[in-house]
Amino acid sequence: FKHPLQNSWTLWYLENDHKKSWEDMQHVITSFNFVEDFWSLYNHIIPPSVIKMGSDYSLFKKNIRPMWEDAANKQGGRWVITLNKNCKQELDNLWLDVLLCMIGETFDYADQICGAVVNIRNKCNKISLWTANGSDKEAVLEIGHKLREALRLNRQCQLHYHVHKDTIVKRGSTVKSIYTL
Ligand code: M7G
Repeated sequence: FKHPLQNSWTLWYLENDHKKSWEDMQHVITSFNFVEDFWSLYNHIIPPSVIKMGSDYSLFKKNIRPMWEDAANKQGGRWVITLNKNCKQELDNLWLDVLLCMIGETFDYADQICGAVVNIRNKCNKISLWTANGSDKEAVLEIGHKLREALRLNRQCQLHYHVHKDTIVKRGSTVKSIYTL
């Protein structure tokens, strides 16, 4: 017997292509809801450090699209970890740890977890954990603290929480963070 997960999850791949709209660059890879199927998928795909510049992986609960526009994300935000470009192994390790935290339902406010994204970019890579309600301070902070703990981030590595509404308006690295851990 396979071991069921609490939720079903979908892995998405964003392939950078200037001829397409952002939404059309998003592709579903597959969905899974068993531990064993997660590992088959994980072992089958290339890690984030190896995907093309400008691409993303996103793992979201099956009924949530990895975009601000989805009803589940509209009032939400994300904890963002910005990573040094040189640390490829660290990037891959942190991404796996974030995935395990999500599918293992590690957070007290696991219901507010929407998904996670890894962005491979020229300036710096980013991993973010998307949550459903940016105004629920208690939930946001519990998730942030637990994420820090689970990833064993060192002191130089800051976690910033941005609400999507601010990100949508600002479009860049100057978005104000409402919490920093
Ligand atoms: P990004 O890929 O999240 O980060 O956003 P980056 O700036 O480090 O590359 C880049 C651009 O992708 C945004 O300015 C938007 O044009 C588009 N984009 C990103 N996200 C997450 C969304 C989204 O959820 N919905 C839509 N419509 N566009 C998005």
